[in-house]
Amino acid sequence: MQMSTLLRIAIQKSGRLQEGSLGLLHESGLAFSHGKDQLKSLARNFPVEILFLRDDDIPQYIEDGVADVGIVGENVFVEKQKQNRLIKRLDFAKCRLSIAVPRNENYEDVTFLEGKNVATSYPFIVSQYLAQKGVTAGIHAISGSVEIAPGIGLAEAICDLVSSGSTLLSNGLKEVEVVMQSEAVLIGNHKLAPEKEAILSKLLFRIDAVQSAKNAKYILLNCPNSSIEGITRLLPGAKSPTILPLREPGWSSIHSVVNENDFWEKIDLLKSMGAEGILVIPIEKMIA
Ligand code: PRT
Ligand code: ZN
Repeated sequence: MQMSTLLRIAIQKSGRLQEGSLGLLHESGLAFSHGKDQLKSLARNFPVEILFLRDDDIPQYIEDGVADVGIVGENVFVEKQKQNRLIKRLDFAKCRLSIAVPRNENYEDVTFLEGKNVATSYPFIVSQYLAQKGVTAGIHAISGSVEIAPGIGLAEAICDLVSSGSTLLSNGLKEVEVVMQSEAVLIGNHKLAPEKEAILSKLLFRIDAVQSAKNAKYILLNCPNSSIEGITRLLPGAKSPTILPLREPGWSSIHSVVNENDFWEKIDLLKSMGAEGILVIPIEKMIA
């Protein structure tokens, strides 16, 4: 029997990327198991194998061809400088890589760091940033608990990932420069066999459908026929809205799609145009 081709996808075994990565693959219709001690898993309904790894190791595994594609933070992708390509931003695990200094420091601009030490787990990104700003500073590469470095006299500043900012706050630090914005990204080997590229493009098609659905809502409402024109302009939908007559003369029901981000703004306008009984429903998948 001939072995059929599999696309190997590396995701984080446990940590902040795990839930989003598993969620994305499951929502893309991949059925696979993921036990606590499992290192890999074969999807039952799609030609992929999922490898569960430490996020820091994923870029290397992809460069070596052990995995074909993988999901990591953009911060890790940039820091590791492996021969991989960024395939797609995935819109979860958003954070920023920032420089922070003790709260009581009189920080005015990045020249504050001249001749000082910065502790970070991202030595490559930080040194690029400082070089670009024309600042010469020492870089202390440490692998964890970066936020304690100023308190123990290891460095005058740190550069670490921030999301809510509460870790900085509780360690008496303030964020002073944003070095990069980051989110989960799908990265991949530069040279995949054509059969693997074909599987990847099917997967990307599904991921696109899941992502477009995330920002879109299905909207239904009733309105007097005199408002159909105005409401249609406001809710153009994917192609154009569906308009159905109501049993009550002079009234119609409009079905369309609305973007989550301008939803509240449009609701007020819709109400002012006489829309009633507005229903907004989540969409699971959306194919243009
Ligand atoms: O074990 P493994 O090596 O796989 O995991 P890890 O411990 O290296 O990574 P993990 O799970 O902590 O993070 C994985 C990825 O999640 C990171 O590379 C980022 O791309 C992304 N991410 C998003 C974050 C955060 N938000 C985040 N807040 N990674 C880490 N943090 C940490 C940060 O280092 C700091 O300690 O959370 C703290 C700050 O959070 P706030 O909310 O207090 O500001
Ligand atoms: Zn890690």
